[in-house]
Amino acid sequence: PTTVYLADYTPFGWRIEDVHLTFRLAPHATRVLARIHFAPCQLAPQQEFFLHGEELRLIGAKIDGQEVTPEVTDKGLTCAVPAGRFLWEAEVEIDPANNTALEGLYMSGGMYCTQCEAEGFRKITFYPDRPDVMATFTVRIESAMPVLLSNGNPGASGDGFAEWHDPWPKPAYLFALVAGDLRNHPDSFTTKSGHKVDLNIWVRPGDEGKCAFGMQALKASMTWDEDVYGREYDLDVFNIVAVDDFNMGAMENKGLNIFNSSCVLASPETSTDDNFERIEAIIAHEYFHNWTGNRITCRDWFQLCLKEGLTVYRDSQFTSDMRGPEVKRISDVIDLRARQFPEDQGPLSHPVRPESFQEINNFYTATVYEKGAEVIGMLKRLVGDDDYARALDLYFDRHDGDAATIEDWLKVFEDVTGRDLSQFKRWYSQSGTPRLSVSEAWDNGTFTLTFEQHTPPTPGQADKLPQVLPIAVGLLNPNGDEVVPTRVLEMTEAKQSFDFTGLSARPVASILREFSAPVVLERDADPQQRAFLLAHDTDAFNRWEAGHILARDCLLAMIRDGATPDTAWLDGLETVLRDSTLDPDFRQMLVALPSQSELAQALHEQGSTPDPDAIYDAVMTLRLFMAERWADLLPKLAEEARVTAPYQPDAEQTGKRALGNMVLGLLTHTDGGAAAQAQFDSADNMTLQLAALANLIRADKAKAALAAFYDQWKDDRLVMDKWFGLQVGAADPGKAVEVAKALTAHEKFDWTNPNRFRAVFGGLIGNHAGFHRKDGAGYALLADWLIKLDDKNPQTTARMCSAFQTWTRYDSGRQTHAKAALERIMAKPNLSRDVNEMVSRILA
Ligand code: HT7
Ligand code: ZN
Repeated sequence: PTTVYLADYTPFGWRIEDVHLTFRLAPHATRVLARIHFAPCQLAPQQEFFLHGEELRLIGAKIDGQEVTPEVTDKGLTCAVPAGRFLWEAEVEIDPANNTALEGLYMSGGMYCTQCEAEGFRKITFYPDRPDVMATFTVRIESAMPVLLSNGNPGASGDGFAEWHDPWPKPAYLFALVAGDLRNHPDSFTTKSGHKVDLNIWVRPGDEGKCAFGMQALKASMTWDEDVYGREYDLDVFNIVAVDDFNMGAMENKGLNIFNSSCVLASPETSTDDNFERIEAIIAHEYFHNWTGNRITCRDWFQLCLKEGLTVYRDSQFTSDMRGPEVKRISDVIDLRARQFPEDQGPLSHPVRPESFQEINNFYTATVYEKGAEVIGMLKRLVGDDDYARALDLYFDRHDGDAATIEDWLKVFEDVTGRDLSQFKRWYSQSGTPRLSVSEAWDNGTFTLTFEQHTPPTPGQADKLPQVLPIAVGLLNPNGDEVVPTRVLEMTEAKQSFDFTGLSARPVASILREFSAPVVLERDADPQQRAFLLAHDTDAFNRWEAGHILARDCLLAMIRDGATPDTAWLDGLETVLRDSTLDPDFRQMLVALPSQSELAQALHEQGSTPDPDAIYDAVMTLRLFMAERWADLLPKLAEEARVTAPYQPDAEQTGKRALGNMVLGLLTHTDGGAAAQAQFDSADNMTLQLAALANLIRADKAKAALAAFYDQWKDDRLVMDKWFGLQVGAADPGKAVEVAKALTAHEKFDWTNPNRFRAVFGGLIGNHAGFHRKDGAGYALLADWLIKLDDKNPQTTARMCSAFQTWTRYDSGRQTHAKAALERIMAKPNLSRDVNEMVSRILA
């Protein structure tokens, strides 16, 4: 496989003036006719050009009306071209019905749809399929399907055809087409400057009742982007289409967003509160791409974080505004540590802006997205809110219509603030999670914090330079009052001290408030100090963090030394739990224990070999201990968590139900599943029903409930995904592999559907002790199915290979099994480039 390097970037030699595409749709023989005007750039004129093209049957090609015979390979075509401007015409035939990779034009549930990011357009027609080639598109679709959609504004339409014109120049990865028997949920939005936009969510017949929430989220996003970033929508229509077979969550195609149906369809009966929140965030994310991604796109795929990091940052600001900043920040950090930290500390570690790749699809990662967003959060903290706003305005003014780079992005900040951001730029080029240690000194009214930063080596990067770290710190007096409010310390050296003077008593420091930098903070605080912060910190994140570390240390001591649970911490936690002035969601987050894989990671970092079974046992022991100790508190919390008003997926009700389900989880350890059964029987929404079912599975009392749930929901594809996933995810670890195996034989297990495949195998991977079973059965089963899926869908297969990224953490027996599974995948004949790259990196 060839490796592509950032350093090798060269511009394309031609400008595209316009693109006209005609699609004659047929499941196995769609014809695509392209008419494209090319004009040479100022570069030295070239005599031939190369157009990407894969899995295309060339019917014929012309230049300026004269037939030509290009040289065609499995990657594209090369053709002699005139020195000046010319018209390229080509007709190709493609086979959407047999396109199981779900890239390019494919069929899902009888409808035609497209996915062109990153390099799918080359499966539709021959084209310079690179993001820096931007053009206006006019599209004609010929088909008997009743609904025919493409990007931009609608043009002429009639019996069996529709035309669309997109006036905004765009790269090919934003092209989209949909044709099907669809129903719409219509609405409209009037922009601040008075432009009326027609909004539609298009779904399969029967799903019309699940669109209202998505539409509300879309309108909220449009308003928010006007209010907060001053960005208005720029077409007459905005269409969203729900598709069942989709490799990722959603896609921001200009004016025609395509969504995995799981990321847009919602109803209280079929969707959990978490689903609602995720849908709201994804709709916002895709909508925000209209400016950060579409109007300003990426010069090349190495700049992916330019649009993804910024858009994730924007969608997290939006969710913060909609649902409350504290809980959002805590859940973002939980997610970052669960997905990005293991990636950045293992064999798949790469910079936020990678410097090489074999398959770009493998770089749509937590590092590019979530660490990319953290980097923007740090930049904003360093320059302040006002300069951030000024820099963004300048970015939109200066780069509208551009295919830009990270250098362009940083330059607007430099120009606005006069700062030199060359050291800050290391956040984009250095991989790995910095470790930040801190020591404290107290001398006669002066409190000194001394920090040291160090980033361990990562693949291809042995030595690291110090990075700029914004460290938000506040100081508390021994009586719990805040004596120094949050101050941002700007660390630039490997070792650096900061003084706080004029204090009357030695304070307790609250360090890295709001998790102001994506680092591992190494702090030798004693448990009393942590308990103090849990009780008094005014920073919600650090208050949660103090409780989280106490919980983690308690579990680690139980696992390592067989210690009994730390009652001092539990008493401190109980005081917080009893404080009904605190947000219910915040309180339930405090009780949620660290995940089993986080514990495995912590043990590994401390130099011990994690035993997944011992970790599982410790967590279960502690949960039982909490349930018994809080026997009188839990019913009180359950009462506080009760929602009597009609279901709303808002922050208030969501927080209460989360608290109630946390209580149910603990109660199930002592009541044998009685409360879970009662909740299952009376539930009128999916949040309560699914939590009850999960607890019945854990109590081994789920036979009847699983059958009833199946009976109730067997015709709902998205709820069936939950039914599949939960049985494996919540299974006793000793049984998870067998449960997964049995489910793969179920008549509703359609393994070519990514959502269903991910439900079962994502469930298995999430069942820590079940997946990392000592005899290697978890690894072997996953490998069997990845080998099978690779021929159909390399992109989804490759993404799921990352389940193996932590394999060297475990004991030699497990390592042997994991390695054998990985080597078996590597040995598969015709292994895809996607999977080959992932497994090679994991094994390196
Ligand atoms: N920009 C999109 C990323 C993407 C994608 C989406 C669906 C299927 C395949 C895909 N490949 C890349 C989604 C986003 O980040 O908003
Ligand atoms: Zn995105």
